[in-house]
Amino acid sequence: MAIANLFTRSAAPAIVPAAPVYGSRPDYSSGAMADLYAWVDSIAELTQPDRVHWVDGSRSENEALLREQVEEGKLIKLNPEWRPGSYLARSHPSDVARTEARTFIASEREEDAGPTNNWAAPDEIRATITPLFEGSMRGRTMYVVPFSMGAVGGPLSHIGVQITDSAYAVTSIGIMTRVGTAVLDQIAEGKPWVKTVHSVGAPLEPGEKDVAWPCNDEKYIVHFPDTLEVWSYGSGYGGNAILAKKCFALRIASVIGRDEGWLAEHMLLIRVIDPAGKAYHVAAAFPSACGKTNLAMLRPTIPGWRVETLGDDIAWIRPGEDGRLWAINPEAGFFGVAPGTGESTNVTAVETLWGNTIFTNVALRPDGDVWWEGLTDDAPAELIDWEGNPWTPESGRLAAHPNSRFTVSAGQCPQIAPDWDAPEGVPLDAILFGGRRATNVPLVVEATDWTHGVFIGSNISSERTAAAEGTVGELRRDPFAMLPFCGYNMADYFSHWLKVGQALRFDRAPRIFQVNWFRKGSDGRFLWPGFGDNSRVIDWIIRRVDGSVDAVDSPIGRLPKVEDLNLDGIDVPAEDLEELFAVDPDLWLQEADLTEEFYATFDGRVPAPLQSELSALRYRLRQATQS
Ligand code: GTP
Ligand code: SPV
Ligand code: MN
Repeated sequence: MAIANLFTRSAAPAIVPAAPVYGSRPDYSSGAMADLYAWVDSIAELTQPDRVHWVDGSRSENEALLREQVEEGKLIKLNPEWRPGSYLARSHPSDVARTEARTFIASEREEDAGPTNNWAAPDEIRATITPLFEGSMRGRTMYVVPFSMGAVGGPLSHIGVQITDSAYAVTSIGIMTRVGTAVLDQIAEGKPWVKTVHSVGAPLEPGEKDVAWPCNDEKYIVHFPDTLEVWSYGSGYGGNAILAKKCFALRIASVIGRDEGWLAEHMLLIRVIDPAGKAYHVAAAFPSACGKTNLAMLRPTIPGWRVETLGDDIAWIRPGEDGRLWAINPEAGFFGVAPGTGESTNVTAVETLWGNTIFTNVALRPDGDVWWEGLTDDAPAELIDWEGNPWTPESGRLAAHPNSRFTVSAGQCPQIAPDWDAPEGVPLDAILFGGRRATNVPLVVEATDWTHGVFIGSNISSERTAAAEGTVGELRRDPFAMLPFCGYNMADYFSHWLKVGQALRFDRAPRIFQVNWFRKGSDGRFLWPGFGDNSRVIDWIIRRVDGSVDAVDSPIGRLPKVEDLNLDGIDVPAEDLEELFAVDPDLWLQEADLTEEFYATFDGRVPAPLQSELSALRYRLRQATQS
């Protein structure tokens, strides 16, 4: 098939809009661009779209794409009086979260995917998915979206191109990354780029009317780390469809980082400014829907402290020549969990969402605004739920899907750091690991050194959330919050972390901490108020980094002295505080058994220093049981 631009293959001239200023293929004469053209031609040949649209990232193009989606019933325009420039998308009820069981790492060698990933032999899985992509874009537009992760041309940045047949994906990528012709200039100059292909897998017969959320029951999200490619089929939702995010910026980038000596992490990034005006940079890895966006937008409840947001989901981290670790947020927007986001929990997010936001699977108010559980204490009397059905507080079901989300530009965050997209990033002072743990894990514990910190990271476990398909609440291991996102063997990833630590100046490596906002009392309530009050934990962490406060040794690491936590203005009962920091050696010996079992699944590949950490932990715990 010859490649045509958006308009030369329009079905009926009568519906061709006024002359477009976008959509056609930009002409470059470089050899590097010839490779891109050939690749785009080959995908068009395979998927047989009605037209090909090269996305230029312009405002007029974005507006046209949004308008088209409204006309096609794919987006609902919200009332501009309440929510200017904003839209609601309702997904198919079967396509609401990342599908980890359908996510594959197709490395040449099975051992390079490791036991925590679904491995597929590259040739075999290509043979399986290629027929699915054959004609999969029939009746649709194929969009070519050049994007940069990190500032265009930055030293830590990487570029890619996503081909997709979803306009919703295009408008989302436009918010989440830097899209536009500046990226093509880079490709033309010969900069390497990652190929990503996405189809919702719902070709249209001639004359067939489209549905609001096209997708396919059969789904494949396949990564080829050896050739830097991603192929995603059948889903239009989140990380399954915005391939720059989890597929590229974590799974593929982690492999590039392994080979080049840097880290691609599922981490938020903040600047914390103490009452004296001194700035510190903190990165934190928590599993999906475990509080990254919330901590990224923290409003400290203790006077004098400020937080500036740098990123809320992904950090790319590289050792600098100064022996420190430098981090950027490669994204340009937030794809955040809506439920639980409200004035009392994350007022910064609420303010960020004033307009220019795409909401997915939240509820619609009669006045044309949106609502979700937790936005306000009381639910509106009437709503249309996320599936489009009438809803009242008596309905006995959720109005918004638990994994409903907002997509909004980072620049709209009222506390975004003024230099948030600085190409060289920021130097890290502390790294936190956390998860949802109702039991055992204290509010905060400090690692004794880098290796111990890596040991802690390798042992993160968390109760499952609605961010991925599966049983919510079930405890699972989620090392470094990277279980679904590490593009190679997790044991090699542990080794890589140890190696990166060795590249740092010993006195300049970030300190590592474990935190847990989610410990519960025997009555099932959270022991810690969380949210803005997490600043009290950050305050202790910063004072540890500064060397201005002592800690007490425990078998699992260093704990705060309770009197060193700033608890002014909150009322945490003494027995709750005790429980928040309780370390039960018998229960921790059981945790150690789980670690041994987990490590054993890697067939001897777990690095020896981590095995030694496990032995040392057990020794300390046994000592503690005897005292
Ligand atoms: P992903 O975007 O899936 O990676 O999630 P995330 O890690 O950014 O999680 P997010 O900040 O969106 O929080 C998910 C849920 O956890 C929301 O419903 C929050 O209200 C809740 N949450 C966040 N921080 C806290 C906290 O300190 N305490 C409690 N109890 N809940 C919290
Ligand atoms: C997560 O699940 O960690 C997310 C949402 O941030 S998604 O982009 O769908 O992966
Ligand atoms: Mn995430």
